[in-house]
Amino acid sequence: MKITDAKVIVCCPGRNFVTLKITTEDGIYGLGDATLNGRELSVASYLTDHVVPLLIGRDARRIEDIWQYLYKGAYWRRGPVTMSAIAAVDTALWDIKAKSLNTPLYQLLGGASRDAVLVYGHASGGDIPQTVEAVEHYLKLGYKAIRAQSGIPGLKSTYGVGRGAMYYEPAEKDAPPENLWSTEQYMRFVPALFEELRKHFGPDIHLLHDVHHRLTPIEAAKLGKSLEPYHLFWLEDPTPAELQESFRLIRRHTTTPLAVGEVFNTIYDCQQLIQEQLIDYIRTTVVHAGGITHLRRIANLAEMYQVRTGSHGATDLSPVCMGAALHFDLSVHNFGIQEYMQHTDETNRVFPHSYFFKDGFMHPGEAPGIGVDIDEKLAAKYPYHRAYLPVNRKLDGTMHNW
Ligand code: KDG
Ligand code: MG
Repeated sequence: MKITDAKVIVCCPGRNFVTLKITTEDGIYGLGDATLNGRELSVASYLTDHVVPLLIGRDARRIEDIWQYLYKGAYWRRGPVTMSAIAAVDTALWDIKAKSLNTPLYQLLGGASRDAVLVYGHASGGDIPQTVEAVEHYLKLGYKAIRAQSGIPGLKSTYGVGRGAMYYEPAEKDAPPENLWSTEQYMRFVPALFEELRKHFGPDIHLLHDVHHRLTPIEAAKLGKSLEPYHLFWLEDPTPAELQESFRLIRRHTTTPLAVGEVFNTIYDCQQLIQEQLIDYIRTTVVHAGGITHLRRIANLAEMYQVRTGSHGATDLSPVCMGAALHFDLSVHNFGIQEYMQHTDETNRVFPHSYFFKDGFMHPGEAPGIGVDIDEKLAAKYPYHRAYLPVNRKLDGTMHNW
């Protein structure tokens, strides 16, 4: 089954997406997401200029060999650009293989380990009452797990706090906005937020919180400890994780479960975190961590150490990634939860899909392949628009985030 064509489609139906479409000699095509938020065109170029020429004429069925060829053959290993490009090829090839066998992808990954995939949504507000309201809204929609973020009193804007009721877009067009940060104000505020949420909603709903890498390990340890009475499902990215051993310090002080890994791109980024059981959930996802092939490897390592998966699923990961992630989630034994930030209708129209949400759970559907398509004509109506993630500065102007 020779690959006859591969092309990169860049579009911006509300936000930028990069999609790889691989076509084989018998007319079957597969899709892979290659979106790297704020650096989209670098992956598009990596694919178009360096990878596509190597794909033409190759046997699309040789997924593992092509993965190894692109990873080891480039000489330059790892990194978000390389691994997102490899992920796109890998996802498209799994899509093709499943379509050629006329089966939904999860059946090739060992079949369903569960009936449906637990997801969490994003509730946020400018202050505590607004965040309470947002959580209530998600509960009414049927969500069983909800991430709660709130604006911090005294800080003009805080990253990760959505602007609308349902759709939250982290990137901003044209130039990166700058947020101001105060660890002291944040640390004082967050326990009060969760105290209020537990008062309103009781002990049963799963509550999550994302720190967005803002704290030092000892600050993170203190926050984790202060949140213990509110028994979070997880505390995410409490500190940047380049220094994996820094999580030992957090672990020594708190039993609040920890989730890390949305910015990781290979198994080496989380090897120590997993093997020393320094985290509870690994958040690597299909598009940024080398595709289905590599994500399964990470999940298998994690399973040995009782670490569960909790893949990233923000809006900058396209519906193609979401579809692929749901097949992975449904099949992998040590699945924990999947993030689900809903895409806008505009995005969904460009990417029609079989996956669906019901009562707090999602399912990839039974369409052959990953079950996500792209309307290329419609996509062409939304040209790329440069956009960036915000940067974060301390009150004195210093760049934050260690
Ligand atoms: O591109 C980065 C965003 O997807 C990310 O910052 C959102 O932290 C995020 C999350 O957990 O969804
Ligand atoms: Mg996050």
